[in-house]
Amino acid sequence: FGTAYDPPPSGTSPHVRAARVLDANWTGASTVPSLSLYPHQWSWDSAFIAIGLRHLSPLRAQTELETLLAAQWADGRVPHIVFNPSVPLDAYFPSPDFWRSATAGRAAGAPRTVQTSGIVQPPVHALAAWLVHRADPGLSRSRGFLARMYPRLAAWHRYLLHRRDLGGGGLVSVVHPWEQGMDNSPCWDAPLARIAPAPAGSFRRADLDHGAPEDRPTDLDYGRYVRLAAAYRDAGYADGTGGAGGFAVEDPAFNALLIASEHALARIAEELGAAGTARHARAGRLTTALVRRLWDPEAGMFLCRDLRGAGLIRERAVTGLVPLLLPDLPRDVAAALVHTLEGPHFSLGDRTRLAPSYDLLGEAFDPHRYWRGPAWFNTNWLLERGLRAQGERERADALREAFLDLADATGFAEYADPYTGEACGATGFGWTAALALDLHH
Ligand code: 9WN
Repeated sequence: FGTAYDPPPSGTSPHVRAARVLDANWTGASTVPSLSLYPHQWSWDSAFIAIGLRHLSPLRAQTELETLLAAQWADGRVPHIVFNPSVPLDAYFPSPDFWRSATAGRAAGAPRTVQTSGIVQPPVHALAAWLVHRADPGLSRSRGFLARMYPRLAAWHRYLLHRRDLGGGGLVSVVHPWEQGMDNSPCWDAPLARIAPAPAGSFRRADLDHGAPEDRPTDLDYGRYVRLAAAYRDAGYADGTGGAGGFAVEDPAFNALLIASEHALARIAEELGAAGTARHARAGRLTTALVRRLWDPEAGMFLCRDLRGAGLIRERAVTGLVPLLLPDLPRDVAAALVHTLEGPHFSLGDRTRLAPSYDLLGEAFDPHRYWRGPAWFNTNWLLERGLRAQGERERADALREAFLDLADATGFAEYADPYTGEACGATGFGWTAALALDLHH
């Protein structure tokens, strides 16, 4: 008796419980998203984790980002996974023997000493580095943290802006759903439908050892993920041809995070005694391009653009609300986003306490299946920041309170049912604990 459910020791606070998750997931140089499901270092997870970790240990938060950036490729890309060599190969799929970074990625400048994937994830890193610095500027300066990070972050942004503007309109494209970070979002259904799936028997899904099949992407999705990643790998991870596998999409959240990070990089440059003006100006031009290419006045939100298909993808997903984060958004656009967030498609503060990842009224909506409806903590943190950036203090406060309640009540779950708040996926999830700590401060 008593082993199935261990209540937290009495007297602990949500803050202490969140800190325990981050301690448990810490490997000595970085933090895993989940001890069971994701036992390596993930790129945008580490950025979010560093943002929370700075309140516990600014040194660990700096180390988190330094470890990730140490695996940067010579062409500037920051890989979406940095593999831990002491974790068995079959613990996660696709494993290092699939990506073969050291050989297949040689021309693109993959590191020799560490194994990584060859795709990227959203660029939250400069924003994270700036926030980590601000938590303890004295320690940061004495360790030369920003001086060491700056050239790497600048090369990362340069890679995205110069090698990934596949549409030629000034925005960055992703070439794989894993790059955007919302793996099985209904936004990808149309562009993925053109991809012939890899045969089911040609790979083994390690995720199903830990996650319920009805909560995860389908086998058909996986067949397509594998086909696309293998095509990119077999092209030497070269970006010249523009999405070797036939998938190229401009995504609002990915680009909004690049803009926020470009503003942060400008502040980092200023802190280091250089001028930030050119970077602020570039961020402004990116914002203009984002509105020009992805804003849809009729939907009242941003949409994804399929570069190989019919243009704007008419699915409403949380990615299209994330640009709320940008303070220099046109006022009417920001107002429309707040309206959409509270309208029938997302129903924040009415039918949902945390924003769902996808349109509640959408045909593909599923409250449990990964990025097809559930509420995610990282996107809700971004929306909370966004509401605050737009001066929507009361709305931001309500979202913050819901976030803190649900993060703790779900045992810092990976994601939650947007209606009931029921925990889904893994518990003890890195970014959920980290971002709860951040909102707590
Ligand atoms: C593929 C680690 C990552 C997150 C992504 C999330 C999920 C991986 C997977 O887990 O993706 O990168 O195997 O499903 O979709 O956002 O970074 O937490």
